Amino acid sequence: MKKKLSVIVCLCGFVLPLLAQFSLLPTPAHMQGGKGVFIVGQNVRVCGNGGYADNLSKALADTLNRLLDVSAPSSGMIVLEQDEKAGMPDEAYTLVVTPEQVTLRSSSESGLYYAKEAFVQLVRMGKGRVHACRIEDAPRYGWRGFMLDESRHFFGKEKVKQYLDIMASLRMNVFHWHLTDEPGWRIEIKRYPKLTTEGAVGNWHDPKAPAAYYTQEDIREIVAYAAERHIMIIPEFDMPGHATAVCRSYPEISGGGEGKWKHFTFHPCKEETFEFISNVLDELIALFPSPYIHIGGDEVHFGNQSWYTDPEIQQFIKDKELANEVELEHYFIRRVADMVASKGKTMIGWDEIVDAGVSPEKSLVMWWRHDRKYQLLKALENGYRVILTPRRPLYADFVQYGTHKVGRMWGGYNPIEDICRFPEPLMNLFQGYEEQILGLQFNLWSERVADAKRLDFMTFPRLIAVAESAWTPIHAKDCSLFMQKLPYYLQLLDAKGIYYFNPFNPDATPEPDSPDKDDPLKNG
Ligand code: TNX
Repeated sequence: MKKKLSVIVCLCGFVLPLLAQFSLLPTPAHMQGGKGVFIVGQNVRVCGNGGYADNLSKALADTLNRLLDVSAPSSGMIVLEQDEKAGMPDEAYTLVVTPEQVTLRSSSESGLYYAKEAFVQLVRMGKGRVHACRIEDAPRYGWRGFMLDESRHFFGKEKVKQYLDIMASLRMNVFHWHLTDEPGWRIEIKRYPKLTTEGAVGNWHDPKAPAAYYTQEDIREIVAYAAERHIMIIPEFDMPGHATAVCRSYPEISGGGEGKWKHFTFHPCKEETFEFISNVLDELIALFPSPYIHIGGDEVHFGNQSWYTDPEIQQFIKDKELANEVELEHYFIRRVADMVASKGKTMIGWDEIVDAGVSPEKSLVMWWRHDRKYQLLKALENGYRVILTPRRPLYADFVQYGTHKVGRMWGGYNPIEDICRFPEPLMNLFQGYEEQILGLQFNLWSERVADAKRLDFMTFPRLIAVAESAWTPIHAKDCSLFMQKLPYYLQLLDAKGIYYFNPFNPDATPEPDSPDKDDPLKNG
């Protein structure tokens, strides 16, 4: 099929070179073209074989009717079948299109949902005309994530929902929500109202920005919205560092500090600290049904200078026979891991937690320090399950084009091509540990992303390549073909009014204005 596609590419030039039919993203595991076209016209008939398939068929009919403004009649009907007995793996589906009928099949609800999303994408791209084909599809990785930092800047409910829609269309299934950090605490906790009356005030650029946060009602609404799209939401409550917004609201549990790092950590020894954390976790657990809670655990050494002088902390280190402040940090992490486990959840932490000696049964690790490959290896050798999210190429706050000024660089930057090629360059490193690699995730840190326009610009189109790397099995992955298909998906982003970076015409999509334009943050 690849040969046929290249011919089409050569014949038609660069922009929109392929038949819409073959531009489905992420690229399916297997796709074969057939003869003829199915036309989705007025009042197309869509039916399910009961239960979830019925619900989904109604949703699909609504989408198609909204999408299409055609007077032509439909050429056939669309059938959705959920068949548990077919024994297809979770999330797998088949989609068969003939001129007379479209059949979407899966054993799981998620698989049927992805069949629907794939079909809707084909209908949009073909403007109602879908070429006959047979798709058999299943993901490469079970963890296909995106992380949004709303502590440094807050983007709000509608933006989050729009991103969840796009993630679902790309068959991504984890939304990691970084809701707490230095500038702001972004989620209502009933027991600790100062977290929002005080902790939610300010953002990275303006410490006086009005309080911005999600109420518990908002959270329930967004969690349900995501669940309908088969996206799990994982909240992150960062500790013992990156806790400034909490500790300035409740200084009695602050680890102290001075200047820039004042209140950066929790007080690591006070019982009140652990009581506070436990109570907050209870409210988070009541709101988020995910089996995981992310507790951060990163970069504690940035702002724990006061641990070295505080007499209570120093006495605690002696009493517990800890070697030093780093061991105290590890004690803290182990204690929280036990707490999370006692509440029936699995903890996730950044790769620092590998050094803390937390049991690999109780935790998952996000490997982020691309310059420390040995930390990935250590995690794997110690039996941890790992999500790959290295700064290079999976941090969205890194620039994506050589002339871009605002954003991070670290011996290079993160162009879309590098994301598409990921994780192939690392595969030697985790050879023999493939089972422990759960998947990958794109992290949007928002220190230098002050508004929705820059958020879109940094996220897209790179998120599409993340989906390709996370979903498309290696035998079906071809990054130059991916780039040729990309213009079709960009049209869908146009329809949503997303201001993305256009890698085919960089001058047409200049970097949006930013408060950091005269102060670019380069390098780590
Ligand atoms: C490191 S990734 C951090 C974040 C910053 C990010 C900026 C991680 C676990 N910690 O707090 O926002 O770098 O790229």
